[in-house]
Amino acid sequence: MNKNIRIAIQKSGRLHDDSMRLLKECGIDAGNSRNQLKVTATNFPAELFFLRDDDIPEYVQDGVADIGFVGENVVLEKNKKVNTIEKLGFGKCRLSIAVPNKKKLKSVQDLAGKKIATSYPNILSAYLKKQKIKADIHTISGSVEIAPKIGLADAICDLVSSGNTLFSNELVETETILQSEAVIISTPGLAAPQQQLLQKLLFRIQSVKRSRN
Ligand code: PRT
Ligand code: ZN
Repeated sequence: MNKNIRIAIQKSGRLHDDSMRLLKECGIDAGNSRNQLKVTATNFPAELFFLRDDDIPEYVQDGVADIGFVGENVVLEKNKKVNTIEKLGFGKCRLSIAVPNKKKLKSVQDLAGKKIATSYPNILSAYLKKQKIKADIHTISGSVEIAPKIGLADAICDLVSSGNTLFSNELVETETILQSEAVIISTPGLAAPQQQLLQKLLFRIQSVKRSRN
């Protein structure tokens, strides 16, 4: 039986460094692990798996990893059976609808019948449904911000942090759909030894968070 807790972390990208720093501050060291897919921590019974962030909810749902550090935006979009248990205080951003600044929409209702490009079709369609707006969602995996300029869409729905990307693409935010940050998710049927390790880790994370404030 596995005595370690298996933790899924983003392999590279915006959440990698902050995730590793947090683990380190919790006393969990993984050495120089960047190019490996899996490492065993030296001073805590943990294994770290380095994955694409999009894959983390499914790995955690299926119990391949016990817990994962991932953006709440990804958790909600993927809609897997996982428990969200702790906010981590980094990776903060918002998911917003934006339109070309020359075509300022007066209200969200003006999106009716329009084409919206996004990498978050599930979150966006749930939002539009709630607002009773029928719009055409065009799913693309990257460079969403250029979609209006090249005539692919009338509006976009994408993550925003500083707002610089929207600004340089002459887009203006009209609605914020979701505020997001990195969270810990866990597999629904976590075994008792891993549950204990998770409690230990959460205790350390909470004290790191308190000391940062
Ligand atoms: O390779 P992998 O699939 O693992 O990574 P990825 O490229 O899908 O994701 P990555 O590393 O870009 O982002 C990982 C997570 O960081 C996201 O899921 C969010 O939870 C969080 N995060 C925080 C952000 C941003 N801020 C952010 N600004 N993710 C993306 N952006 C992008 C946004 O899509 C837009 O293109 O940055 C641009 C806007 O930034 P500003 O500062 O110009 O507004
Ligand atoms: Zn991704």
